[in-house]
Amino acid sequence: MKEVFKNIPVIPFEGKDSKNPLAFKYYNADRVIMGKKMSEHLPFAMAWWHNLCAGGTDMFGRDTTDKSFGASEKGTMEHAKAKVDAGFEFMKKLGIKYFCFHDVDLVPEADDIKETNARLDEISDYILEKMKGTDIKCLWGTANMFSNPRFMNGAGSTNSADVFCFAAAQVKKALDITVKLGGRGYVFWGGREGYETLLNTDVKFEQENIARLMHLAVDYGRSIGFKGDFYIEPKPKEPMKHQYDFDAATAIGFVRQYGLDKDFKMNIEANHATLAGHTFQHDLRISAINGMLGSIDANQGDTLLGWDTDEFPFNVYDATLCMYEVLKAGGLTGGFNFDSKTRRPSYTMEDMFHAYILGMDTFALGLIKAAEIIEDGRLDEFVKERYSSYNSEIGKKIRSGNTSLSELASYAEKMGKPDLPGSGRQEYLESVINNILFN
Ligand code: XUL
Ligand code: CO
Repeated sequence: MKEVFKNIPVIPFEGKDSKNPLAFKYYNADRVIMGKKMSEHLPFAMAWWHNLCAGGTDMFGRDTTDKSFGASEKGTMEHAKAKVDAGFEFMKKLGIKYFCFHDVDLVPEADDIKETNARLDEISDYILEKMKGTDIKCLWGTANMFSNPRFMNGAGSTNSADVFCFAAAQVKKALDITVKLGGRGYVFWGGREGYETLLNTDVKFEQENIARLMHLAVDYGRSIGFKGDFYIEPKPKEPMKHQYDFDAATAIGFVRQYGLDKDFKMNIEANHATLAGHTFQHDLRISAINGMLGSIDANQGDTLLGWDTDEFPFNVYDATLCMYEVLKAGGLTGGFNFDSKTRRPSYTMEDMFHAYILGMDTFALGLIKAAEIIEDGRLDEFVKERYSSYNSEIGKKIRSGNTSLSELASYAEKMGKPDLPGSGRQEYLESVINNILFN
């Protein structure tokens, strides 16, 4: 097999004093943190679309990177296979054990779905062959139901029953391929499941149909032996003005309303949470307390820009708070998919490696620091103390639901007036975090 990334070695761990741009400074796969190897805490995944397909095109200019990977013509099966070769070499060199894909990332879409599906069969055979003798697996698969013009009004939420059928066909095939490649999960990101204007939209009708498509997917997936989780990936807007899976709270309400909560969890993307006006930590916490923290799309946005910039994560503060949530939740059923792209001017093959080294080191640092925060205990202790009034007799009655409004009212009358509820100590707690981060 021809080497694609010729000047790039297998990326070693060299530690924090290394100045080697092609070495990990913090990600040491075998290092044990809180009883588990870093590689187990951090099942990293390569996103096929950004890493092997996207060439830097934006609204104002064409590709800056050539991602033909040696194929003589792009958009051919020869190119699709060259991407597989490049992807596996890339993952092996970085020690990445998972990949995520959309159907049309793997093969060029044909005019006829039967032909597209035949191509998907061929490429998945090729990928399976590549997987042999490695420990690389599929983290999750999905169907792209937002790029083709047929999906301009959504997939499950479309006004066209024929388009709905087409979406069903794509989901069916993407599930087949995900199962064939041993995928841990299957994602629904509803990029066009939303609206541009309420003037032409029947919201209830559309939401019922999205749920219908998801139920059909669950029934089919289980019938072909898919044991993993289905995920909703919330995002509030872009490309649509409003998307129904606005944030974790909204999506959790949706899956519960439509009886999908046994099969679905959340795939939380950092940049989507911030677009919804939340912190990344917020959407992780909301998912976790509802038992629905499934997987993560690891990236970061830019607070100065109002769209999804999908940057490689370098913010250690956010990564630490993310890993704090993940550790507290007992880990993920999914993994950390780098739904991230190099900036348009970072157009070389080395940049692809620098980007993943950055992202993996950021999350490794986040993991190390989150474990220190938990082991330090000051945060947990403070939170426990903050609610300690509920350990009192009346507090216990409230928590156990063993009281009435009248009993509480007569308690309050006897008391006269309560003391102030105690300082929140936010600044102190923030200084504890800084102390642990920068000691
Ligand atoms: C788009 C996005 C998608 C999903 C998969 O913002 O995040 O790439 O992760 O469809
Ligand atoms: Co994503």
